Amino acid sequence: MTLEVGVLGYRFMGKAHANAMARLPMFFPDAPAIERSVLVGRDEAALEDAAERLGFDSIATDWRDVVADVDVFYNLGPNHVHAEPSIAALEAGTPVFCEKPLAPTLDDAEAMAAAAREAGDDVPAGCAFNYRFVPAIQYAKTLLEAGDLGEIHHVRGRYLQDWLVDPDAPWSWRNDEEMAGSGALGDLGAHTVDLLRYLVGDDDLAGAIERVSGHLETFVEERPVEDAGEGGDPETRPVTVDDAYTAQLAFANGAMGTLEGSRFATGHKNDHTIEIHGSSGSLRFSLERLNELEVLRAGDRGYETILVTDADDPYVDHWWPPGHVLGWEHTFVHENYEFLSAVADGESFAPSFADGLAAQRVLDAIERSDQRGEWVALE
Ligand code: SOE
Repeated sequence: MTLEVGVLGYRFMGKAHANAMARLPMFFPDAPAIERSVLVGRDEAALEDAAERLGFDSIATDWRDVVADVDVFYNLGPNHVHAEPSIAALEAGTPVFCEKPLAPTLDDAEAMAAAAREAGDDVPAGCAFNYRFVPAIQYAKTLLEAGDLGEIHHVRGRYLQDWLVDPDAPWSWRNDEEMAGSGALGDLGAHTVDLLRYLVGDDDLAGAIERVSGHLETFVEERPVEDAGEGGDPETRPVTVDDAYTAQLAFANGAMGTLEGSRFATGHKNDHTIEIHGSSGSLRFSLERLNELEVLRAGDRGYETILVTDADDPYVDHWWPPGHVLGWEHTFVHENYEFLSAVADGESFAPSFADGLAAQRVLDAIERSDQRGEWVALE
């Protein structure tokens, strides 16, 4: 059986997922057969051009005509269009893969997770936290699960970018609270929180995040509008989300977490680092060196840099011989492989909408903590 896939969104994430789908039959021959069936958007001319480039059979300008008819629905639009189409798809029994953060607001994320619960486990609802699918991250998880780091004391996550440090960088939906929900916090912090939950969230490691303290900052309050003047658009628009955030976390087992995310970290393009210190070892991962994991074990005087590209490392046997390194786009191939396989087998998939909601609860608590100027407990 060939799964017909409908995809909403054809820009950055549309391209990343379409590329992943195109790679699957070549490198993951056991993946279910799929057809990039219909591409959904509002601008018909742009849509036609994108459908041609990204290999889709047809286009649709209204998601309502699509969600019940396809076998799988991908929601890769801006955050404010995540909830309604995804819920409608799940209500029609169509599996959904939705980009992160799950939604702009906690209410929307809760409604989406409820729709996923009601659809049942055989209708997978996945949240596309692609960094879980980096081989080095999965290797780190194996070490943590084996207890190699001992009792977890410190967990640190930083996601640094600099594309907004120029005050003349144009305004986009990512700067708008209505459309994005939050700024660096939701866009970057969602990834960091998800990775920390994935890596140390088990009860015998750091456990659940119980309390948070957050600080959000907006450095540039308004930005120029691209093509201002056309169609009466104003010259500038207000920035209504954070440009950067920091947070402290308290985990159930007593571990301390320190998070940071910024679009103003001059010189850092897409720099996501995770560091974990336990009683008998430490781990260090950087997205800018994503084939490597730095590991320090009891008795070592320094970190060992492990190149995680052996044939028995996760997913690597599908690609190239050891040392022929992978990149950012491969994470999308891996997550698409897992998600589509779950759809074909009628099995649940993680990260799920429940995982998306759990991350959102932490982000929401960080924001509330910033507003109140005090630590906030997660229920
Ligand atoms: C832009 O800030 C962005 O593309 C995020 O939206 C992605 O989720 C992240 O992987 C890279 O940065």
